[in-house]
Amino acid sequence: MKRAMWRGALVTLAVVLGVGASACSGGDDEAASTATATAAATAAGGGGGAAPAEGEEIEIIMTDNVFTPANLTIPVNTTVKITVKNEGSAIHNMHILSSETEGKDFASNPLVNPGGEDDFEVTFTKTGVVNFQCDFHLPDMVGTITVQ
Ligand SMILES: [Cu+2]
Repeated sequence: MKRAMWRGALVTLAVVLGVGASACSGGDDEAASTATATAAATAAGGGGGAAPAEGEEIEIIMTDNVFTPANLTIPVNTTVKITVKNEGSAIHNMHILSSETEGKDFASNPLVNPGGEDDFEVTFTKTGVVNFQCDFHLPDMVGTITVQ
Protein backbone atom coordinates (compact mmCIF):
# COMPACT_ATOMS: atom_id res chain seq x y z
CA MET A 1 0.00 0.00 0.00
CA LYS A 2 2.77 2.41 0.91
CA ARG A 3 4.53 1.70 -2.35
CA ALA A 4 1.39 2.42 -4.32
CA MET A 5 0.93 5.74 -2.58
CA TRP A 6 4.52 6.74 -3.31
CA ARG A 7 4.09 5.88 -6.94
CA GLY A 8 0.96 7.96 -6.99
CA ALA A 9 2.92 10.88 -5.64
CA LEU A 10 5.49 10.54 -8.39
CA VAL A 11 2.82 10.51 -11.07
CA THR A 12 1.19 13.51 -9.45
CA LEU A 13 4.54 15.31 -9.54
CA ALA A 14 4.90 14.54 -13.23
CA VAL A 15 1.40 15.86 -13.89
CA VAL A 16 2.11 19.04 -11.99
CA LEU A 17 5.24 19.55 -14.05
CA GLY A 18 3.24 19.23 -17.23
CA VAL A 19 4.56 15.96 -18.59
CA GLY A 20 2.02 13.64 -17.09
CA ALA A 21 0.30 12.49 -20.26
CA SER A 22 2.81 9.79 -21.10
CA ALA A 23 3.35 8.77 -17.50
CA CYS A 24 -0.28 7.76 -17.07
CA SER A 25 -0.62 5.55 -20.12
CA GLY A 26 0.95 2.26 -19.01
CA GLY A 27 -0.47 1.29 -15.67
CA ASP A 28 1.56 -1.93 -15.39
CA ASP A 29 4.99 -0.45 -15.98
CA GLU A 30 6.20 0.92 -12.70
CA ALA A 31 9.79 1.51 -13.84
CA ALA A 32 8.71 3.66 -16.77
CA SER A 33 6.52 5.77 -14.55
CA THR A 34 9.33 6.35 -12.07
CA ALA A 35 11.80 7.19 -14.83
CA THR A 36 9.40 9.75 -16.24
CA ALA A 37 9.02 11.45 -12.90
CA THR A 38 12.79 11.53 -12.43
CA ALA A 39 13.30 12.97 -15.88
CA ALA A 40 10.70 15.61 -15.16
CA ALA A 41 12.46 16.65 -11.99
CA THR A 42 15.77 16.83 -13.84
CA ALA A 43 14.29 18.81 -16.69
CA ALA A 44 12.88 21.31 -14.23
CA GLY A 45 16.47 22.09 -13.26
CA GLY A 46 16.97 25.14 -11.15
CA GLY A 47 13.54 26.53 -11.79
CA GLY A 48 11.18 24.09 -10.19
CA GLY A 49 13.40 21.24 -9.09
CA ALA A 50 13.53 19.91 -5.58
CA ALA A 51 14.92 22.59 -3.32
CA PRO A 52 17.76 21.62 -1.00
CA ALA A 53 17.17 21.02 2.68
CA GLU A 54 19.10 22.38 5.66
CA GLY A 55 22.76 21.49 5.45
CA GLU A 56 22.62 20.19 1.90
CA GLU A 57 25.12 21.07 -0.77
CA ILE A 58 24.46 22.65 -4.14
CA GLU A 59 27.04 22.17 -6.83
CA ILE A 60 27.37 24.77 -9.56
CA ILE A 61 29.63 24.28 -12.55
CA MET A 62 31.28 27.36 -13.99
CA THR A 63 32.41 27.25 -17.59
CA ASP A 64 33.27 30.02 -20.08
CA ASN A 65 30.99 31.88 -19.44
CA VAL A 66 27.99 30.12 -17.97
CA PHE A 67 26.76 28.91 -14.58
CA THR A 68 25.11 25.49 -14.63
CA PRO A 69 22.52 25.57 -13.26
CA ALA A 70 22.01 29.29 -13.61
CA ASN A 71 18.69 29.36 -11.76
CA LEU A 72 18.38 27.88 -8.28
CA THR A 73 15.72 27.60 -5.64
CA ILE A 74 16.68 27.72 -1.97
CA PRO A 75 14.22 27.65 0.94
CA VAL A 76 14.16 30.70 3.19
CA ASN A 77 15.99 30.45 6.54
CA THR A 78 17.87 27.37 5.39
CA THR A 79 21.64 27.11 5.43
CA VAL A 80 23.07 25.36 2.39
CA LYS A 81 26.59 24.98 1.12
CA ILE A 82 27.27 26.13 -2.40
CA THR A 83 30.23 24.53 -4.13
CA VAL A 84 31.41 26.16 -7.34
CA LYS A 85 33.64 24.19 -9.68
CA ASN A 86 35.52 25.98 -12.42
CA GLU A 87 35.55 23.71 -15.44
CA GLY A 88 36.33 26.54 -17.83
CA SER A 89 39.66 27.92 -18.96
CA ALA A 90 39.22 31.40 -17.49
CA ILE A 91 39.09 32.59 -13.89
CA HIS A 92 35.54 32.78 -12.56
CA ASN A 93 33.70 33.42 -9.32
CA MET A 94 30.20 33.41 -7.91
CA HIS A 95 29.12 36.68 -6.36
CA ILE A 96 25.59 36.78 -4.93
CA LEU A 97 24.15 40.28 -4.82
CA SER A 98 22.30 39.88 -1.54
CA SER A 99 23.43 42.93 0.42
CA GLU A 100 20.13 44.74 0.01
CA THR A 101 18.11 41.96 1.62
CA GLU A 102 20.71 40.21 3.78
CA GLY A 103 23.04 43.01 4.75
CA LYS A 104 25.93 41.42 2.91
CA ASP A 105 26.81 39.73 -0.32
CA PHE A 106 27.53 36.01 -0.26
CA ALA A 107 30.39 35.00 -2.51
CA SER A 108 32.97 32.41 -3.36
CA ASN A 109 36.65 33.18 -3.36
CA PRO A 110 36.91 36.07 -5.83
CA LEU A 111 39.41 34.12 -7.92
CA VAL A 112 38.49 30.51 -8.64
CA ASN A 113 41.12 29.22 -11.03
CA PRO A 114 40.48 26.85 -13.94
CA GLY A 115 40.22 23.33 -12.54
CA GLY A 116 39.70 24.69 -9.05
CA GLU A 117 36.72 24.93 -6.76
CA ASP A 118 35.49 26.77 -3.70
CA ASP A 119 32.57 26.48 -1.32
CA PHE A 120 30.69 28.82 0.96
CA GLU A 121 27.53 28.76 3.04
CA VAL A 122 24.47 30.88 2.40
CA THR A 123 21.36 31.54 4.47
CA PHE A 124 18.65 33.75 3.02
CA THR A 125 16.22 35.28 5.49
CA LYS A 126 13.87 36.94 2.99
CA THR A 127 11.88 35.45 0.16
CA GLY A 128 12.31 36.79 -3.35
CA VAL A 129 14.71 36.61 -6.24
CA VAL A 130 18.41 37.35 -5.72
CA ASN A 131 20.78 37.78 -8.63
CA PHE A 132 24.28 36.40 -8.82
CA GLN A 133 27.13 36.93 -11.23
CA CYS A 134 30.71 36.25 -12.12
CA ASP A 135 32.44 39.56 -11.61
CA PHE A 136 34.69 38.97 -14.61
CA HIS A 137 32.12 38.07 -17.21
CA LEU A 138 29.26 40.49 -17.12
CA PRO A 139 26.75 40.69 -18.57
CA ASP A 140 26.93 37.08 -19.80
CA MET A 141 27.70 35.08 -16.70
CA VAL A 142 24.74 35.65 -14.41
CA GLY A 143 22.01 33.70 -12.65
CA THR A 144 19.22 33.91 -10.12
CA ILE A 145 18.36 32.33 -6.78
CA THR A 146 14.70 32.12 -5.91
CA VAL A 147 14.30 32.15 -2.14
CA GLN A 148 10.97 30.72 -1.13
CU1 LIG B 1 33.41 34.16 -15.18
